[in-house]
Amino acid sequence: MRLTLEQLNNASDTAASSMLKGIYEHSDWIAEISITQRPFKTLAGLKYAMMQAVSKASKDSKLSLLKAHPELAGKAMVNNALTSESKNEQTKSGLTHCSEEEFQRIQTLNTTYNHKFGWPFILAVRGPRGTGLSRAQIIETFERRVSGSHEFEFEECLRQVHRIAELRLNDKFDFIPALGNEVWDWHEALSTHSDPGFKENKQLTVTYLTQAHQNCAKDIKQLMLGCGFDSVHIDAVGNVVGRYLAKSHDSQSKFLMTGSHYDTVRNGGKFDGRLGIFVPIMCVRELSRSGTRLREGIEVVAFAEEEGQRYSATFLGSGALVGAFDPNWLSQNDVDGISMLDAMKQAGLDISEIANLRRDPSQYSGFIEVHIEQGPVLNELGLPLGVVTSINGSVRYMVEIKGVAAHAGTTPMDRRQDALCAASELALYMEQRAKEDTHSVATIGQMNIPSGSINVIPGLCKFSMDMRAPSDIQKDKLAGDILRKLEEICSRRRLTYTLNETLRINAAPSAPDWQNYWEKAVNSVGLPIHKMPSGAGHDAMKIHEIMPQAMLFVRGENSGISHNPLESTTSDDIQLGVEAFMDLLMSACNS
Ligand code: HGY
Ligand code: MN
Ligand code: MN
Repeated sequence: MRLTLEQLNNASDTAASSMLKGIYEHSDWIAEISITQRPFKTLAGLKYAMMQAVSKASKDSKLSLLKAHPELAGKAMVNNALTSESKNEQTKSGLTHCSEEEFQRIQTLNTTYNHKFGWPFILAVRGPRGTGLSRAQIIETFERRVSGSHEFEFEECLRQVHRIAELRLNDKFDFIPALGNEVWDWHEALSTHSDPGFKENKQLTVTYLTQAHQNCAKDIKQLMLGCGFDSVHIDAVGNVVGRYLAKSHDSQSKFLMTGSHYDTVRNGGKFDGRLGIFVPIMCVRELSRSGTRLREGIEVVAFAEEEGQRYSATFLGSGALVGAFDPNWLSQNDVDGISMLDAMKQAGLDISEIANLRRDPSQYSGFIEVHIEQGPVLNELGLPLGVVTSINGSVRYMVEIKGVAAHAGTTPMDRRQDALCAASELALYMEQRAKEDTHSVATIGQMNIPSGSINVIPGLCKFSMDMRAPSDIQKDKLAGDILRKLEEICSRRRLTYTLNETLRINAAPSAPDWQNYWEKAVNSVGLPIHKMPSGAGHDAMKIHEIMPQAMLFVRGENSGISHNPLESTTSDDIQLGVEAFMDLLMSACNS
């Protein structure tokens, strides 16, 4: 029988504890502690309170909680001794139907894991969408995590326990994160488009104006049209722009702009960028279905290019809207020698219209963006949502160090002009230098030796540099020190180098009133407010150049890993992102 928050809030302590029996496996002490936090405004608030009860418990209590869990496809399942909840979960994910080989593989993993850690491997087998991981996914996760550290696995098993509890609470309250489920599925559908060479390997790569990229634009356009937008078009740089008009729309009506990017890095994740497109689309759909119009219009932009993968033209999509499209980009060639201009023509884009894309800030109240965090903070705090205070500034370079290619066998070590060793020395300096600051980061993500040979000293080394910091002063000092080191290394090693700055973007503090709207929205879904900087760059920092902006982060799974196929989030967290976004719309665009 469906439980309600009202029943839970109004019940006696004993009755309330028994209502939450079985949420945490054989550990009803958690419910007994949690109910002292009543009344709960939302289910998310209850889930957070129960997670906190564990978080504040002793290490021994946490360890006993982990040990209270059954192994996957283990003895308890074989002996039919699982709790009804665990039986339901292990059955839903097919663990009761393992092949002999799968069963043996899991037994071996169970033995190894138990022996190494002293508690059973715990995984929410119903997965991030709640419909169940496949046995292959379970085994793959098991094999990946069995090699982890004690510290990480202890915390990760607790996170999995909380996800199991979340799904059990959803069942108990008969709650389905329906909008979050749909948005989660929209990501899955869009991720079927991937560039050649990656799609065959089941990897997601969508770079600017490839066929996969154009297919994504078409699908997003169709989705917007199906969700009640009044107008949808693909603009001259490939942004998909949907507008949902205000209640009494006229030439004076303002719009709230929102959105994010649909291109990806190579072998990237399904949610980076796309979450910030689909969440507002879902909100517009719900407004449209209920016939609701706001005081302001909503303009959702799916930006065509943010990652700067195919061409060195980062933030191209959002840049075009602030009048920062650089015509020099058009003559850039990709690795196949195709210029951006030709790629645009092939995609049917009218470059003569690019200059007209610049937005008039007076027609907008501001810009908001939802994005997965792309880091571990919310994952480790057990928080579904976070409010961004500022986006780190960044500067990027492509560097070529030139030395002398020479025989690897006959050239003495003290007579070499080795371009790779210079680059390697710089890489280690960058790592050490960035560690000296708080929140500074410095990365070499690409490096190659053109026409290198195994027995030739590298005469040429090409590599990228990406440096970021929460303030522009800190960013510029970091970059300045690294460039001085590059100069010193090359001078000492009798090498030359060329430097090409490919991106310089200032830190973007959130506009206080828009940040406050996000804080109110997070509070409205019953969660504590966690404010945090963004280490990743986002389209919001480009739009920041012409209008006030603020961002909302949604927790990532797998330690918040991103720019990686393990990038993930749950449909429950997406649901909360949609609910928070809707709350902001009602506060900022309707009151
Ligand atoms: O690199 C970044 O921060 C973003 O994902 N483009
Ligand atoms: Mn990214
Ligand atoms: Mn992104």
